[in-house]
Order: sequence, then structure tokens, then C-alpha cells
Amino acid sequence: MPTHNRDIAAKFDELADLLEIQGANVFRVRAYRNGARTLRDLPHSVVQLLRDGTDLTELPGIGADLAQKTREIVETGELSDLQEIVQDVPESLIDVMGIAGLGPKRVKTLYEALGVRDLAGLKKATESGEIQDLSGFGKKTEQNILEELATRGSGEKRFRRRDAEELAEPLIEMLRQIDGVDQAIIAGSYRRRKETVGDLDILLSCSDAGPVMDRFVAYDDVQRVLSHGQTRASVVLKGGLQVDLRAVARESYGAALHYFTGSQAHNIRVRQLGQQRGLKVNEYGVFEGETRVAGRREVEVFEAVGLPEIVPELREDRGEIEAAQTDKLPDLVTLDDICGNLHSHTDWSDGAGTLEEMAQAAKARGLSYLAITDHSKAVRVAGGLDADRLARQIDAIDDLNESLDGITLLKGIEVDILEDGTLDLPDAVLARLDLTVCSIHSRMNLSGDKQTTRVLKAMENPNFTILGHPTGRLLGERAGYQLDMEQVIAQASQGGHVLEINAQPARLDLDDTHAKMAREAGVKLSIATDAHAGTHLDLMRFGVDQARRGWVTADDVINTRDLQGLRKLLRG
Ligand code: DGT
Ligand code: CA
Ligand code: CA
Ligand code: ZN
Repeated sequence: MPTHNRDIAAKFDELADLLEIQGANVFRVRAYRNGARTLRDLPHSVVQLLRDGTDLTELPGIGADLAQKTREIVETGELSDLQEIVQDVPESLIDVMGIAGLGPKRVKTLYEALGVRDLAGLKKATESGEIQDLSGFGKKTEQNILEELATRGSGEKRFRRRDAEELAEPLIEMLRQIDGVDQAIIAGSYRRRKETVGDLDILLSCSDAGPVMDRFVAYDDVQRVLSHGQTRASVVLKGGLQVDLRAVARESYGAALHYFTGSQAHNIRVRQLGQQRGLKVNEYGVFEGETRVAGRREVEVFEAVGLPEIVPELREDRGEIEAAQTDKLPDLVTLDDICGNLHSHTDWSDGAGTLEEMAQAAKARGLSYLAITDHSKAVRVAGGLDADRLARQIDAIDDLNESLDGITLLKGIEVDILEDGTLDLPDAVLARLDLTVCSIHSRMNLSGDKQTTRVLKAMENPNFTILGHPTGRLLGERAGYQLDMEQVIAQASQGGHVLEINAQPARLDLDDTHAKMAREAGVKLSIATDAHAGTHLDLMRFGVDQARRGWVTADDVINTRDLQGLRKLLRG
């Protein structure tokens, strides 16, 4: 049974959650979380590494304890610490902690005082009015919980793009290897490179579909078979991701690819354009009367309705049809355009690598500059830097740059925006930096007015360069701060501030629509990996995908400039 890195990481995250509810030491909790992140982001399978005899403690953030526990999970499929702790703290409390506003401390109180063990219990306690009488809870909290429980009931589970990829890529490879298969493409939201996907829609063309369907439903990762026919099959993979596989005739493959790539809103527009020309557009082709006039290749569908090809990322009916008609489709940024990375952490705060290791990792990935932006002191659990340590780091980077070849470290900080809108470090030391990434990590639940005022005030600081992960959302975990992004974008446009597209798969923040709003207002963007280890520099492509969905061009992105060009922009 294959154990994915994601599954191993999930166990450590679960352990961290439960330890947190139990009230364990914050550093210990953080060690498990960091380890989980490292494993999740590894480019290689942990199972393979162990098979090759790799010493896991060489990985950033993995000490002897985590290495041993990782081995245990791979060998037994279980983690004994986890089995032990669930005797004390029910696993289902993790779901309760997923409710906005309910941190580990409150969850512990709910469990101990009211016996709340899961979401159903939480609902009962909230409805009976017991919660508002607990100390530290009030009527408002009770109201919030009820609202969130209500929206959850209806919400289907969506998968982060990277999690879906980990399941999808080996599957599509397996299908492509089967004799007689000539094309296999994952269509749907996956092909449009959405940040999350509901399910996978795979289209196949092959000489004999029956045996391919048989292989598909017998695949290792399949947990449940929903349907199994001669040309169609649906399964649920371990972890809950549904996959629909369809075999289509070669002469229809392009039309089917277009139809199942979607989005539905885009499809409707294309079909209407066809109707205006007396054509019928569907998943089998483009038809004039009974005659098929297009369908083998996808581009033929666009040509038939008088459009140039539109890349999947733009197919959301957000103006791409009009842009295509007037030859105004944007020339989207690509991974190749990226010259550097402007958000990274080292072992001076909560990163795993030294300054030198991060520099070499960036160089190995062909970058010409890397901004070091460790946390500032407000983020105590991350070992944030105070003014003295930052000053020392600035000197250390100056020294190191003397000896580095082919890569330049830029001096920066991820400085906290405090509740009153001031920055967490004095102006004098911030002024010595090449740039700042200014972020919110506390008081995320302020009212919309207060949160917006807080950010706008911070932007008035002359040392403010980039707004880091602007909304603070975590996909599938928590909504963003209440922040009036239109006002933030307007002020950024006036003041020449940069907004970040954080490339971490759980963040992808700004999202596509905000990125589009920003670029339309002339605001520049920084696509950055927020790397806490060298391997995280590889996450850049997720940020680029999100940017492309937001119509972003290379010119809109400051880290497409060479070092000289970037310095000029930063001075301006
Ligand atoms: P997802 O799976 O929720 O992340 O999003 P999609 O876009 O992959 O949606 P899905 O899986 O329901 O369907 C795949 C594509 O098939 C969708 O993007 C467009 C096309 N499609 C599905 N149902 C309809 C429909 O009723 N009308 C039209 N025009 N297209 C449809
Ligand atoms: Ca889908
Ligand atoms: Ca589907
Ligand atoms: Zn941050």
C-alpha cells in the first residue's frame, strides 16, 4: 500500500492539533507542524527515500524524533503517539478546532466543561445556549459558531490543487502507459489550474476502452468504485477525491476536451457564439446541421466560433471572450519569467535553512536574487527578530553577499502589522533594508472597518514595500481577514505598494479575482514562495498559476525584473 507524503504529514498535523488542544508546549507543537510541512513539500516520496537508505534527519525540520516517527508510519501505517493521545483527546475535536474563532484553548474548555467532542456536539451545545454562559465565550461567539456550522453543512469537500496533483499525476501516468491509449488529459477545474478542485475529469482516447476502464477501477489508490462501464467509469480515491474517466472517439476528442475543461460559464458563451453562426457546439464536436465541422483538436472549436485559442486558466467568463474577440488577450506570466523570490525564512526565525543554504538553494533553481524576510519579534513562537538581531542579520547578509557568486541575497523582513497599524520594528532599522514584507499574524478577527484601517495605516509607513499574504486565508481551514480589498488596492495603486501572491498551496493569496483587480488598478505584484526551507522555493509554480488565472503578465510582477531592474523599482 503506497503511503503518500501527504498522508504521513497529515498524521503529524493531527498530532500537533491534538497536542495543542491538550495544552502541550508550543515549540513541540510547532516542531510537528514544521516537520509535516517539510514532508508535504518534499519533491521525492519518503517511502522511496527510506528504501534508498536516506537519513531523514538530513531533511530540514526533521530531527531524530520525527525521523523515527516517520519510519514508524511508513512501516506500520500508524503512529503510536497518535493512538495514545486519542485516548485522552477525541480526534473529532480537530473538526471543532476548524471552526473560525475556536482555537485549541476554547476547544479544550468546550470539551471539559460541556463534553463537546465533535461538530454535532458543538451544534447541540450552541443551540441550547450553554456556550454563551462559559467564561471567555459570549453571545457573539455563539452566533458565529451557528453561522459557520450552517454554511458547512452545505459545503462539499474540495481539494487543494497540490493535494489533488499528488493523486492525479501518478494516475494519469499509469493511464498513459496502457497499450492503445493515445491521449489522456485531466480536464475540468484541474486543467484550468484552479486553487482547489471538486473532482477530476479525465478524458481518454484509445483503441479499446474496455480494458482501460478495468485497469482504472483496479488502480491501487481506488477506495470505492461508483460506476464501471465500457467507456465511462467513476471512482473515489483514498482520501475522498472522486475521479471520472471518459473515453471519447478521436474525432470528438478536442470538442470533449473543450467541453469538460469548462468552466460551464465559459462553455455557455462559446455555445452562444456558435449559435450566432448557425453552429451547434457540444461535447461531440461543432456541427453545421448534421455535418461535423470541427472536433478532433480543441483549437478547432475556438476557430469555428471565430476566436483565437484561449488558455484554460482564463476560461471563466471573466472577460476572456471579449478580449479574444478584440485581440486583447493578456500575455500571461510564466515560470520562466521569474528571476527571484521576495519572501523567505531562515533559521534566524522559523525557517530550516541557514542564510547560505537558502542562497545556494535559490541559485540551484536558477534565481538571481532571494530576499531574506524572517519574522519580526511579534511572532514569538517563530523566534521573530528584534531590532538588534535584524541589524546583525543585515551585517551577516552583507558579509555573505561578498562571497556569493551568481546569487544575491536581498535584506528584508516579514514585519508584523500590529493591531494599531504600526509596524513591529523601528523605522530606523527598517530603513536599512532593501524591502519589507508586511503581514498580519495576530488579531485576525477584527471587524472589517478596523482591519482595513489597520492595513491602510501600515501602508502609510515609508518603509512599507509588500503586503504579505494579503487576506490571510488558509484554503479549507480558515477564511481570510475581513478586509476591504478594493480600498487596499486603491491605496496601493496611489502609493506604489506591492501586493503579494503567496505561492504556498494552502494560501495562494491574493486569489485570482483579487490579482486581476490589482493589475487592472496598475498595482504591481510579487509572486513569492514564503519558503521555510530550500525545497519550498519549488512552490513558485503554484503562485504563477494563480497569477495567470488573474490575467497577470510578466510586467505586472516585480520579481520578473533582473536585479538591477528590481532595485530601480524598489527605489521608485
Ligand atoms: P470542480 O470539479 O467543482 O472543481 O469544477 P469543474 O469545473 O471541474 O466542474 P465539473 O467537474 O462539475 O465539470 C467539468 C466541466 O464539465 C465543467 O467545467 C464544464 C463542463 N460541464 C459540466 N456540466 C455542464 C453543464 O451542465 N453545462 C455545460 N455547458 N458544461 C458543463
Ligand atoms: Ca471537476
Ligand atoms: Ca466532474
Ligand atoms: Zn507570514
